[in-house]
Amino acid sequence: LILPFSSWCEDSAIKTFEKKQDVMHKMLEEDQALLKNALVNNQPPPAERQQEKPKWGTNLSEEEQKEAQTLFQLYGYNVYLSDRLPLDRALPDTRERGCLTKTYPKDLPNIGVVLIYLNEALSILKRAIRSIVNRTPKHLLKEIIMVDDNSSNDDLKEPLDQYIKTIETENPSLKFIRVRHNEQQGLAFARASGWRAATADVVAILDAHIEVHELWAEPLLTQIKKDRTVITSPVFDRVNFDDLSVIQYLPSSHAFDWALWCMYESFYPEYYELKDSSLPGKSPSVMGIIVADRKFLGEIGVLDEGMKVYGGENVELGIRVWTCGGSIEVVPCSKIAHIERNHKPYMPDLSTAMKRNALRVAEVWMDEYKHNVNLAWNIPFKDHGIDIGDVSERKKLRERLKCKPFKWYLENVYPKLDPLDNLVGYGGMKNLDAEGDMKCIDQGPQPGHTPIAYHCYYYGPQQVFYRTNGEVYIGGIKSHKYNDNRCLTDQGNKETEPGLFYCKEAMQKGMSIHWDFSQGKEMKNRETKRCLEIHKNKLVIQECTGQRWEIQHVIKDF
Ligand SMILES: [Mn+2]
Repeated sequence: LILPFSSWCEDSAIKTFEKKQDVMHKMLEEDQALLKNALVNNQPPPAERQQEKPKWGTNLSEEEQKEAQTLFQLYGYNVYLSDRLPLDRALPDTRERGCLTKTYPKDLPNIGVVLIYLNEALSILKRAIRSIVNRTPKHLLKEIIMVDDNSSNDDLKEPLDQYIKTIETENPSLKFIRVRHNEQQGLAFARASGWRAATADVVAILDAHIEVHELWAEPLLTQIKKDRTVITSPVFDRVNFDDLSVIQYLPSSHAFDWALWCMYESFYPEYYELKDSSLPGKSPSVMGIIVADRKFLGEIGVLDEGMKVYGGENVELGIRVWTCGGSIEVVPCSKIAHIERNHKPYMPDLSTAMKRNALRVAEVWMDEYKHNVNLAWNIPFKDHGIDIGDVSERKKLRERLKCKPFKWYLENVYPKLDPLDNLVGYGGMKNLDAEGDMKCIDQGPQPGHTPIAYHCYYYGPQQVFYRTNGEVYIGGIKSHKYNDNRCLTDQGNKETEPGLFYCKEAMQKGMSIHWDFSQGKEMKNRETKRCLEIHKNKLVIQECTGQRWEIQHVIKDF
């Protein structure tokens, strides 16, 4: 099994995670439906649903398609096509219009590029190197540092050495530095390894499945030359994993939610008042590709090498840079094309590592806000049994650098992030008295507005939050002020189906969204005095018969 070294919190990772939860939900649902079908109609289950066909290439014979498919399964992207595309293929110019006329100073700091990889396809690596060599001015490109996190692929030995030799002969001023780990160390360590080996003024830590665009380095170096405490990120375009074509992404800020999943978000409102989309914009975090003053990055502690696999290390860097005296900028005129893989093969590992890393970030950096991470992951505040490793060194670092509190970060850098205050309980909500197998509240089919009773499995769709004001959210809680939660509602009149609507919308429509509940007691609507109960495996609102509910985690007695 190859663990593709995919190295940042790209939005597809988020999508995949959500999809996983949805799929889990659907599977259970389909199980039920099939079972019912089989019982009622004595019919076989329907054939597997048709998936959209990936584009491996045009006019491929059946044999070639098979080869393409096999390679895809190994790497998560279309290696068959990559092996056949020119290494110096042209990329579409996707820069903002304002970038086309910009000029940059001649005397910029020089740059060392770090490429980290684990069993990357050889042609993908070659193309990354080729693009960097061709599209970075010779007098600025000091070194390329290749960090191999213990790959096992044979073509990353001799054949890669050969290619690097060719490039070295062609470019006598360019130095290649090779770093190889004897065992797999994970992303944060690999990046830090590359940083340690670097000697240039500025270090650019990149994924290896990228191609840089023309003029990618100059805009970043210009910002860093102006202010050495700025950590910069280019804007990534997406390279499709199947046809390897480039899809333009627009500049936006790199943000995260309380689970520390990354997401794109708009810049601060002040940014848009300037009406120039070629200007760098401040960002609360960074997705993972970072370009920084080498020494400054060292001064503030490079990366938390106690992070495992990947996930969370970029958020840790974001919080640390801002609170310890630096800042982060996304620079629209610098563009890098990045392959978004199909992540599927190792999703289980991803969320386990992610959870652990997120708790680590919370423990070191989030002060009194750290429990927001537990809430987002549905983990108890105490005794959760997840080993986050030794954080004493990182805590010392924070003290030594006299970093500002997380509260300052929330107020000044990331005010859109909404602390999950005023909660009394969270997690699965189970009925203690109902007859039948469906005992848990579930958000029901999506999109939709009807929560249902379902088998208890406590994934996202069953995560319930009970707020001190009596609101009950089903299917998760929102991390950002710009998103509304979905409230359990009594739609009133003779309607016995419960509703699930955005809380503001429900209020406007005059639905009742406040519930009186305490652990092990009934759940009664404050206005209509009717109860949420389960009748014949159906979630209903009816005259109270005394059915009791229990929520998985209690924050404070209620
Ligand atoms: Mn990547």
